[in-house]
Amino acid sequence: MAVIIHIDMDYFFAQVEERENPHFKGKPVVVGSDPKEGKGRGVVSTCNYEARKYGVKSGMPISKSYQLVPHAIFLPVNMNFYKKVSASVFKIIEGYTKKMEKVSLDEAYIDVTKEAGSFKKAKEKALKIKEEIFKKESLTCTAGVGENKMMAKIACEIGKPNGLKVILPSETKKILSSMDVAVIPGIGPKTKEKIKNYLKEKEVRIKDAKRIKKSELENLFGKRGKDFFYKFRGRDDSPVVENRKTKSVGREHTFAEDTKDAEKIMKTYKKLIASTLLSVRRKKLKIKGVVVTCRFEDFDTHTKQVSFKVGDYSEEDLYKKSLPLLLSFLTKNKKIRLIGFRSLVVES
Ligand code: TTP
Ligand code: MG
Repeated sequence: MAVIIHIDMDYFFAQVEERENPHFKGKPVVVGSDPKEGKGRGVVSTCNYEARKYGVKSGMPISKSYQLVPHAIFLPVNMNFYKKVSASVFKIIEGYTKKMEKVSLDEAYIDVTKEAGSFKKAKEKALKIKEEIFKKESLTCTAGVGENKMMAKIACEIGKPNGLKVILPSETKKILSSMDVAVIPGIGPKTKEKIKNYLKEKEVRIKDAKRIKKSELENLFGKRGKDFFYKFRGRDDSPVVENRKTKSVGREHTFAEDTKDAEKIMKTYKKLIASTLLSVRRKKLKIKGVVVTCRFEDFDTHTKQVSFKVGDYSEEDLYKKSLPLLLSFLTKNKKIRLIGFRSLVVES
């Protein structure tokens, strides 16, 4: 059995802002696009716990967050700075382990099966990491310890904020059983809705979802279904993969007004490709596919992707290869709010 630690920084971007501006402490802080007194069109990246008390959440339209708490401190996303802080935090974690997988700017898994060996030792290690991050960076994080990546992540969610939660293998099934199916990684609102409808229940906890047979889950969700079957039972065999290489590079654009103007969309689209390609070339990456995202006026968001042979491609190549994906969105009878272009990459 494995012993995995999951570390996730608390309200990361907003906490960094609080650290840099101590007088923000105790006040609601929202990091995201400019709210423009309620008329802003982007989204909330994150917010501190004071702002969460008013119902503000990551991914919410910034205009909505302004309605909820107009007196909050609204800050732009200072990404370059957060990246620097993130690098310092990961450096601290790396000091404690060889086997670390970064999954975002503020989140990492560590496989301590060999190094720590027991859940007790893993807990001690997690505490040391938390303490060192706090001492050196004045930032809090939450650590979760579990028998696999999924359980470590769930433990971390339970422990938030500034916590340290261990789920022992003997506790796994019981803890999962009363939780909402949405805690399972890979189960978003749409998948949850499908499970709810299938079971004809208003709410589905994991113990309810366990009534669905493996074959039924496979019929409903294909390959993912089998994965869910095991995850409902606390099983997750995915390994901690060290030093994950960049997997994609992309850009997106939210239009000032929702639009169906094909010319305008194409022009923006070409700019996104050009900017993505510039970044791909700077990082000396090769391209193996592209993903096009489209968010419609009603926030309905779709992505389509196409893979091709690994290589260097020009703007024109990428435009030609991805155009059918974009066109499939333009033919819908809805205005477009956002488009995104992302290239799937490998290191050369
Ligand atoms: P999370 O770890 O999901 O969130 P968080 O650190 O802000 O809060 P929590 O205490 O619940 O962990 O994401 C890390 C950072 O990534 C977050 O600070 C901002 C950014 N982010 C976005 O820009 N958009 C998003 O939708 C989410 C979820 C995160
Ligand atoms: Mg976080």
